[in-house]
Amino acid sequence: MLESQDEPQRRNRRWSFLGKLPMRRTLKSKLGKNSVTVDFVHASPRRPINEYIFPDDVYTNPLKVRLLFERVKHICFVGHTHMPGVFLDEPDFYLPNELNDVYPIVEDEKAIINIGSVGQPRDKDNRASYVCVSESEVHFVRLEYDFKSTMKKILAIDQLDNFHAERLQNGR
Ligand SMILES: [Mn+2]
Repeated sequence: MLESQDEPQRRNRRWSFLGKLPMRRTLKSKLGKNSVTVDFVHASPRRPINEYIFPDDVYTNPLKVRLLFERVKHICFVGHTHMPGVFLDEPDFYLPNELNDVYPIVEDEKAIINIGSVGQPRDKDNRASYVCVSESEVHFVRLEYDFKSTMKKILAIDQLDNFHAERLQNGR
């Protein structure tokens, strides 16, 4: 849609805004008396823009998950697959409901945490997905939203495939 913007200056400003966004954010967070390193990337700790980390990788490609964890100091938040859950370096994967929607941050355990997607969840649950993070816990949250309005807007644009609307309803 950016390409079809008719005013070139505006279009260029938008592209350059997107181009300047950082690929990775890192911050120190407190955990009791200690501090922990928390990374934020879109996709994966080694390819922050475009590497998918799938729950199945734990079984089909455990080496990949282990190598990803070599790039994680402690906690790394990701999105990209739009499928919420927690990867551990064993490797292992836990769905939010297997954790009663809470992951406790502990000192000696690394975790890659997918927060799901607010606008387009893909775990067959059409509610928005996000997390609330406190010093020592990550809470997974699901929230109903009016995806039907969004569907209507997508269906009204000829250049967008109807699939993009339907997937909002199906959560996939
Ligand atoms: Mn993505």
